[in-house]
Amino acid sequence: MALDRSTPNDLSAFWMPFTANRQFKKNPRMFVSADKMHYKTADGRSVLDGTAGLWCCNAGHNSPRIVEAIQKQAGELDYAPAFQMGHPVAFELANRLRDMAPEPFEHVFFTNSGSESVETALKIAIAYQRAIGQGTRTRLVGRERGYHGVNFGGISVGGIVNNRKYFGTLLAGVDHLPHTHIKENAFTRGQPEHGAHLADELERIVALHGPETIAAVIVEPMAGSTGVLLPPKGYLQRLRDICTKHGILLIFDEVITGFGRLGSSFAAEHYGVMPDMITCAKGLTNGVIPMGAVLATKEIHDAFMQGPEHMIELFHGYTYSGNPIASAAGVASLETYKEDGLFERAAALAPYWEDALHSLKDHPHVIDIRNEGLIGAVELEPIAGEPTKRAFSAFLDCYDHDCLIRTTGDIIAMSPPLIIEKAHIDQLIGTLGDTLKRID
Ligand code: PXG
Repeated sequence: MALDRSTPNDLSAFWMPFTANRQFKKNPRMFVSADKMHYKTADGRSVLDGTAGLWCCNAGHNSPRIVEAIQKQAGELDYAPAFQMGHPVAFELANRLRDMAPEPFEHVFFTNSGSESVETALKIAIAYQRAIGQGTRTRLVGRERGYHGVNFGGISVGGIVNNRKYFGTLLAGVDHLPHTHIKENAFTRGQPEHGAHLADELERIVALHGPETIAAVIVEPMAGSTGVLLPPKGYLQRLRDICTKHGILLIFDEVITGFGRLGSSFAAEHYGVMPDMITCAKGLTNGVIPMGAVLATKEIHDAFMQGPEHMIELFHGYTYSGNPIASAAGVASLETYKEDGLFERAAALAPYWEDALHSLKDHPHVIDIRNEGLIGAVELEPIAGEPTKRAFSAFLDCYDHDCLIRTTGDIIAMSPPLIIEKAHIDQLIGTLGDTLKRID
C-alpha cells in the first residue's frame, strides 16, 4: 500500500529545529512535494517559494539534472571511506568548484553543512598560523549580528544573543566587530553609503591584544540570517587591508551569498574583495543533499604540506566529507547553474526585484527595505513589548495566501530561487503588500 505522506498522525517525536514547536504542532504547515518555484502543501495548495527553501534551492526544486545524478550515483557507488581513500566524483566536484571560484582559491575541503564549514575554516586558520611559525595567533574575531551556524566555534564568533546565551562559556579568546546596520542607511537601494569606518574597529581590537595573538577575522560579506545587513561601500576592502597589514586571515562566510545569490559565483567576486578562505554550503548541492565546503588559497593549503609524506597533514575531517551522492548532487548543481546561466539571470533580474521590493516603502509597519542581488528584506516596526510577533503574523498570513517568506526578529527576508520569473516577483511582493495591510 502506498504511504500516505500527507497526513502524518503523530507530530510529537520530531523536536523541530529553530521552530516554535508547540505553535507548529497545533497548526502544522506541511510541504509534501515541490517543483521549480512551488511547494505543494498537504492540503493541496501550491505555495510560491520566496526563500529558496532556506536560501539553498537556487536552481529551484526537482531540478532534472540533479535528480538524475543522485539516482545514478546511488546505484553506482553509494559510499566510500572518506579517510585515506578516494572516489572520482569528489575530486570532480572539487575541481569544478575551484574553476568556478575566484582565482586565489585552489583547494577545497568538504564538510556536510555551513556550520561544519565554519568550524573547519576556524580550525584551519589557527593551525595555519601555527604551521607558519605564528603559534601565538589563536584569537578569533567575529561580528555582532553575525551568523556562522550553530556549533560551538560558530556561535562563539557569531553575534546573535539568543544563539549564544543559553550555551555556556563558548570559545575563549573571541572578539566582535560592531555590526554595520545603521539607521542613516534606511531604504538604501543596494550597498549603503555610510559605515565603512566601522571596519576600523578591527584596529582597536588589534591594538588591545596585539596582532601576534589574532589568527583570523570571520564575517558574512552580507549578513543574511540577521536580516540582510549589507556591507557599506568600502567596508570590506578596509577589513581586508587591516587584516593584510597585521597578518590576520580573513574568512568570508558565504553559506548564503555563494552560488549566484548576488549575481556572481561568490560575494567575494561581486564586491571585488578577496578573503583568504570562503565557507559555503546550501547552494553547493542546491540544498538537495547536505554538503558544505571550505575554499582555501594555495598559500594556506601548501603551508600544511610538509613533513613525512605518510603523515596526515591536517587532523580534521568528517565521515561524510565528499560523500559520493552529495558530490554527484554538487556536480549536477554547478552544471545546472552554468548551463542555465542562473548567476547571470539573477544579476539581470536584480533591478526588477529591487523596484518591486521598494514599492512597499509606504506600506503599513515598514521602517526599512534592503536589497542586493536576489535578496530582499523588509523591516517592520515591532509591536511594543512583543518583538517578533508582527513579522511572524506576516509569515503566517503570507503562507495562508500561498507565498513562503522567512522572518528573523521583525525583519522579513526573501531569497527566491534564481529561476524566478517576473510574474512570480509580482505575486510575491503583491501578496506581501496585501499582508502588510491586513496584519496588526
Ligand atoms: N553561515 C551562514 C552565513 C549561514 O547563513 C550557516 C553558516 C550554517 O549553515 P548550516 O548548513 O549549518 O545551517 C548559515 C545558515 C535563515 C536561515 O532563515 C539561515 C541559515 C540557516 C537556516 C535559516 O536566515 N543560515
